[in-house]
Amino acid sequence: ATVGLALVGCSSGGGGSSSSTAGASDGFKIAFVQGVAGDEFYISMQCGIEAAAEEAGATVTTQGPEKFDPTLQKPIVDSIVASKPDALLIAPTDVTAMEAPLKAAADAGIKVVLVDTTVEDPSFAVSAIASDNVGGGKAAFEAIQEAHPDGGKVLVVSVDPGISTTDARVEGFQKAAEAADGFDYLGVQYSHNEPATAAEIVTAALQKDPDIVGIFAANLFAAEGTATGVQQAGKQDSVTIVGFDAGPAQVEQLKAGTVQALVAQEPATIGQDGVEQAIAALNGDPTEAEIQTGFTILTKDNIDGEGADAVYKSS
Ligand code: T6T
Repeated sequence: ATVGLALVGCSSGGGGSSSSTAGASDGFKIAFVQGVAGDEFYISMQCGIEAAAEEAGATVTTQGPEKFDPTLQKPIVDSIVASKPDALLIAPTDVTAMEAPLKAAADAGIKVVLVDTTVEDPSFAVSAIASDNVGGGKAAFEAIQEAHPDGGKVLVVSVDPGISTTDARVEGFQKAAEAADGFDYLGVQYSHNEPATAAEIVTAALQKDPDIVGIFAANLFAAEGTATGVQQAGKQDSVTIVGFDAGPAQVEQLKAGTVQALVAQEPATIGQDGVEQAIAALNGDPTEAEIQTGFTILTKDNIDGEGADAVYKSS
């Protein structure tokens, strides 16, 4: 059974690139590697992991690279493998570059669980747990379509090619946009997880195509920069922004009317499921190769009501 959301708490601070350890010392040792340090999505996931680990009497050590970058994440994985934890929960930063280091972890006897992102061939992993990212991308398009039923130009700002989650979101958005009457899909541009780059992409795009009606920002940092770019261009009244993720700053932008909708994932649930799968594997119990978690569309209308619980934690 899935551990209930009520369990979620976050005793130790979540953020930084330095490692933090939580939990009992006599149970299983779990290492958690974030996609990037300081990202509220992974901080919320860490909270879910720590709550579930505490339930199970396990210890969690969390680390994350300074950037969402496999060349920075691989050395973290290599040093974790050398320290021989019982399980490794990780959001791999690239579908190809992280496959061999993670397979090496599994070959060393560590139970590997993929949380959020995955790799091209995840067959070495106990389980891969992720949101319905294709569905989330489609829902993002539908939110733009609702605001602009007559259609128009739409753009996507993503992170980097080769990230399973954001690539799937782009795919879901693109298919829906291309299938809809009246919409002109302008393609995807990559912000490398830098809000400033996302802002530059958006101001340049709005200069070239001032009649853009909607922009889908495929993660938290893309959304942050997209909102800035639209404001810098003075286009906040004509451009609908839909962002993936619901960090506290994104929610403030939603309430202020700078952003019109957010696709909120369930990072704590992904983390809790990840711990359950790791512990099942360690105990020789059955595991699930793939688990899909849900999302909620947040708007100004539901954010103060049932949507409030979907907001990510910042520490
Ligand atoms: O959107 C999440 C995560 O799902 C994605 O894989 C990378 O970006 C985030 O961490 C948000 O910044």
